[in-house]
Amino acid sequence: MTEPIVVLTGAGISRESGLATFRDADGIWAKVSIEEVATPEAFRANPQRVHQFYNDRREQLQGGEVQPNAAHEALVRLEREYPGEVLVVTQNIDDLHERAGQENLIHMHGELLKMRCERCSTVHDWRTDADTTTACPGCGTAGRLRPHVVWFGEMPFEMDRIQEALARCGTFLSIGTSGTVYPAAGFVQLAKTMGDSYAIEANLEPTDTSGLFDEHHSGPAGEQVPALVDRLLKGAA
Ligand code: BJW
Repeated sequence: MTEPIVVLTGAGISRESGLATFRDADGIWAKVSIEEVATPEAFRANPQRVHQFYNDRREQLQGGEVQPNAAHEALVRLEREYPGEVLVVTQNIDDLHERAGQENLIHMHGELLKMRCERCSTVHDWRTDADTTTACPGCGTAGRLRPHVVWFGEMPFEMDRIQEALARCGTFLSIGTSGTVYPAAGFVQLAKTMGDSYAIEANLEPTDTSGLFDEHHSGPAGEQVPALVDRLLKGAA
């Protein structure tokens, strides 16, 4: 079997690397509200608050304690050893997939280590703090940089490429996402109806959308994903 595989990942895959999820009891949305930091309106109303939220997460991500875990590494093994195409679509803005070595990767909700200029639209690698006075390295305008992430009400990146891959895939694997945020939450239905694919969910616990999958595997991603990758590679051998 060498049909394309599409893997969707969410915050749960990075939990064992030390990054909080959003909707668990100890998650990000339990400490700060979506309306305060994750909408274009929030950024317009209080850009400094939103910059601070992302500055803090950028600093944590680059601290030595946050490293890719066994689940990220297993997906790299899948990409390298599977004889067909493997595309990882992540909702995560961390860089743990690329640090592990993933190459065919789409960050549909953007990247924490990038900033975008609202004036000249250029995207810049960014590892330090930003504030409302920071100048764009491209056009020099101060105060028009924003995190290169997708907030509620904004269009996720590379949707055409994702939909095309979902329509062709033979296996759809969803890892560590609650399945509550669209359009990602609808990918399983697209993969099954457009791609006629076999859908597998791996999550700490069943989600509201588990019933849409052909298989559900409960448990930490660091345990579930390596076992699933072994199975997919064995099936392709
Ligand atoms: C483990 C684990 C371990 C724990 N191992 N598992 C009504 C109906 C349909 C849609 C809408 C609607 N009203 C509004 C919408 C649209 C809206 C939406 O979906 N809202 C819903 C909440 C209802 N969506 C949007 O606005 C999106 N854009 C859009 O639709 O554009 C269309 C458009 C059309 C025309 C014009 C313009 C636009 C954009 C969504 C942007 C999401 N942004 C965020 C924040 C930005 C990035 C950041 O700061 O990090 O992205 S929100 C947040 O949620 C983040 C995540 O990527 C996203 C998904 O969360 P995820 O990854 O699923 O995390 P959790 O915490 O929810 O789940 C983690 C799971 O892991 C849990 O199940 C745990 O059990 C599990 N877990 N430890 C394995 N060790």
